[in-house]
Amino acid sequence: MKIPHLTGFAAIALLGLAGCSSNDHDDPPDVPAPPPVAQLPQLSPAVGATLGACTELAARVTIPDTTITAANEIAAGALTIAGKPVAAHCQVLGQMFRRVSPVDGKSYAIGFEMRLPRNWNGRFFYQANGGVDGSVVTATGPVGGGGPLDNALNQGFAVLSSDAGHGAPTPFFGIDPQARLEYGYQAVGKLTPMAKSLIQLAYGKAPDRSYIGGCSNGGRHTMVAAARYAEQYDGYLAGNPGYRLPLAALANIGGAKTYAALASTPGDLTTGFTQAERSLVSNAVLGKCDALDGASDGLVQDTGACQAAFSLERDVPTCTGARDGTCLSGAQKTGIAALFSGARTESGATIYTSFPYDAGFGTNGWASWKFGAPIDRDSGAAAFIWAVPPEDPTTFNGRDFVLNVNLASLLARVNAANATYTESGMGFMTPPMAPTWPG
Ligand SMILES: [Ca+2]
Repeated sequence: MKIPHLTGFAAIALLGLAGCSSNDHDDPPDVPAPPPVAQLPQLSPAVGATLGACTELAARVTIPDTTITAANEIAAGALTIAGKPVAAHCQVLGQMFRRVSPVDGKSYAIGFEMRLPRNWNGRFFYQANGGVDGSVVTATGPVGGGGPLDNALNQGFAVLSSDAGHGAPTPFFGIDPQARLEYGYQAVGKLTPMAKSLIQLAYGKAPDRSYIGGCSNGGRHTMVAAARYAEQYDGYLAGNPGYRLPLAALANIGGAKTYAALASTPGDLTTGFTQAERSLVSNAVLGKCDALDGASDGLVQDTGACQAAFSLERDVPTCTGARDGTCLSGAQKTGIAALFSGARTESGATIYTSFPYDAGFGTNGWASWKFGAPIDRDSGAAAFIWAVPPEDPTTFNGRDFVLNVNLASLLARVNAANATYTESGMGFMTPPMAPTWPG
């Protein structure tokens, strides 16, 4: 955080000392004196400024390692979000650090756009994007998830969005070591001072306040920025951050291996835990846990109490014959309970945290994350972005990788580095000095 915040803590300590000091020379009061009230420093409000000519910005920018490719005047209402018109602003498109990879021979750059509102509030918002990045999402500054009720751009923030250093939303950029590091943390470190310089150029003053926020991988970017770039931002809004994404992916891959082993139709993971069976378990969880939070409303809100109240073994019928959707086989109970207790390697080493039981089993979203994502998302991310060395992209097949990979070996590879890939996947994806895991 910035110095004023530190000064605040110092002020609290000084006030406390001052209180003790003054009482040393007084008679003990009849009534204990109230504790001193700390006066946090009062910052002056952020102040906007007038945006200069938009389309001339491209020619005026002389920021190192930065090329502005276009500056476009965007009229009020030309862009809408959820039917709501976006205010008039200037869109600036550019790239930083254009280069050719010595490893895969491909061209890389950190692509970005900034949207600079006419009615600027004096503040900057870094829009940290989700997934594996790779596309410059429109820089409207969505805030926090839960639906586009409003956005930072409409509130008057200057907003930046980027592709985090590679030009396609696929994991193959991970063959290039530098692109891994841009995605992990370095793109934020390069874009932030550039954005502040651009704001200075466009408005004639730097932002009074700077914020960064996003969800999922965007939440991860935010957490990492809080650790690595604490001096650059006044506030961090980390929404459901992917704190240890490589390990979450390995856990999901482990789950897919379990569901594949349980599948009644070989290769079709959904038949390892069918819709009817998932609804059965969901209803069993609700039966034990819904009312624990004081409201029988179909939602399990007292998640902690639910873990003690629900038992997959006890509360779901065990099949005595063929699986028919009214029971789980013994093998299903063993396999699914093991996944929920926390993914482990073949030799039993912990990979990732446990998952709490709740009523989400029956949803399509659950099925998508457990049966589809391991093959479509987690396999490629683990194989190319995080593993050292990476897999060979010319022969890679996500399904084969998931079903055949050794989890202990993959866990070692996301923690490994070598002469080409000098930082491990876990190293560049998580805040530095984070506790090691498995501990
Ligand atoms: Ca409830």
